[in-house]
Amino acid sequence: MTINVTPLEHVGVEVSGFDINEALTDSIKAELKSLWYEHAILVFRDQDISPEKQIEFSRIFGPLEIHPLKINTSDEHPELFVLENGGDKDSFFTAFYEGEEIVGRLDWHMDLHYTARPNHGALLRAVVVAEEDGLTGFGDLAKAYDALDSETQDLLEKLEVAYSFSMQRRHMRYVNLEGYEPGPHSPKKPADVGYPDFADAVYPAVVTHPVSGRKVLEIVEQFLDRVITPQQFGLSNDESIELLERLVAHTKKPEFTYFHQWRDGDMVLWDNWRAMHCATGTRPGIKRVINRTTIEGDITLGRVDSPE
Ligand SMILES: O=C(O)CCC(=O)C(=O)O
Ligand SMILES: [Fe+2]
Repeated sequence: MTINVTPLEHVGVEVSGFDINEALTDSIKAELKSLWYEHAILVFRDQDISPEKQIEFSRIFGPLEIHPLKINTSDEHPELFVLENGGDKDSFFTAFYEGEEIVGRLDWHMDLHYTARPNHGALLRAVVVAEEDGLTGFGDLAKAYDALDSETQDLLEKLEVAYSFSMQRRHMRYVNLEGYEPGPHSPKKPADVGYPDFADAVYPAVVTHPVSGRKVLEIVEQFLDRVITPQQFGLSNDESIELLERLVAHTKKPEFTYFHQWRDGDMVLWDNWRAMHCATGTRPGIKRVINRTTIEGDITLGRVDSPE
């Protein structure tokens, strides 16, 4: 078995040349893991995947997380989290964008980023491919960091940024709210979905990846709130807001992103310590099912902002 690696257009790679239903040797497993660290976004096509195989394959990359909220996990396979559009939970995830009703659209984010301890990664597998739309976007924040001018890189080395969890998109400061209207059943506060009131999470604006040592621009639009004490670093509040606006726009540039159009037999794995992701969503009534496995985050990359 020889693994083939084909770069995608801008970021990430497609990995082929093996069959997940055949026994994978330790050296193939080690190669897959190092590809994950090297490229952050791995796409696999044409695999014949069962829930058991997905779980076994995902374990190559680390211990799996069992989601604390049982709502979306399958009883048989607690490691699987089922994401479903076109079912009875749609109304909670429905909102209006430029007058268009969309289910399950998600801004750029990193999973569990708001807790200061993000997951290490996750693997998505298409179970039912949406007839149209339903893309997942991925963005490489190490490449985004590398492309910054050295003046900005030097400034960012000194700064910390805070993220404020919110259930309401219209309370987020750096997402594009133009033409946005929440749906009538959008949750209003964390308790509506059984979440606690998370305190803010604070991160260095540049996080060094714990394994690869790459510098990662720790700026993602969802929940991004502010630079901590910008005046101490020679920035006015206005300048710090404009800096975050500029950085958010930078992270979303096509050269750092990849949008995956799902086909049967696809799996995508990402390194959630380095890559952000988003979902474009679907029109109401369009069926889309994704099985997700999550690789546990065993390192706290940020800190919880609590009173001294
Ligand atoms: O639905 C998708 O394509 C991605 C959803 C997502 O953000 C996730 O699984 O973490
Ligand atoms: Fe996510």
